[in-house]
Amino acid sequence: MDRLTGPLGIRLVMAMASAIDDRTLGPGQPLPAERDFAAGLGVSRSTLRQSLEQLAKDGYVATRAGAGTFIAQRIQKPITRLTGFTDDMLSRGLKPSSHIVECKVMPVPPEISFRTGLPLGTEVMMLSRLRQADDEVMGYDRSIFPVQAVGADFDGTGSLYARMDAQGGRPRRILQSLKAAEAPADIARYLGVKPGAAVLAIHRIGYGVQGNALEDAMSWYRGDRYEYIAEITG
Ligand code: 16G
Repeated sequence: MDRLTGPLGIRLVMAMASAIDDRTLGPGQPLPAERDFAAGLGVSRSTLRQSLEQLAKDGYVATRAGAGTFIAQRIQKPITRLTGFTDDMLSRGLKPSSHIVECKVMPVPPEISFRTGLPLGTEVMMLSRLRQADDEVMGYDRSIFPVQAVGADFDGTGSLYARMDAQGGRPRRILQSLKAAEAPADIARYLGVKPGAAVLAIHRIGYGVQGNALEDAMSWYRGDRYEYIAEITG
């Protein structure tokens, strides 16, 4: 908010941010041309411009060269719901897609065996995917899971959790850590952000109903497009 001079600009930013959060203004929706928008809101063009700059910085709107300013795609995910990426996007009416960066089978790496309890020698698959919603890049997942949990013919396409459901069950309990991080250079390239841009770095270990480890995953989600929310009572 530091760049806005007066309370009017601040109120404008807050009103637009809450309209975007409650979906009154939907993702992908174009904003009116600056002159009309400012006139409609009864504010000066410079106040509007400063407000939009702030909203862009916070990831609420995005400007595409030559095409104007749009409401950006942002995901708010309840932190306590155990869902996968495909579930999250479909429940929001978005079309999930993935680009597979790497998919290989190998013996479980010792540190993963140590963390998850999977015995050394277990055959695991390492699947690295760029995750998209309506063709917009949201994040990058690098998951390691026993081949047995997905079947030997799994080629990494489609929903991993749906595949596990069909095979013997997806994770039902997860230990997860979530922290702010700077995008590592190799991940930044896929996410379409500058190296060092803000991302949410999430590590999860998922266990099946029997307490067996089913997934050890590292995800990097774009900080401007992903937000975890929770209801907290006291
Ligand atoms: C989410 C999970 C990831 C899991 C994937 C399954 C987080 C931080 N990561 O991206 O661990 O592998 O969902 O999604 O939630 P899928 O069923 O669409 O493949």
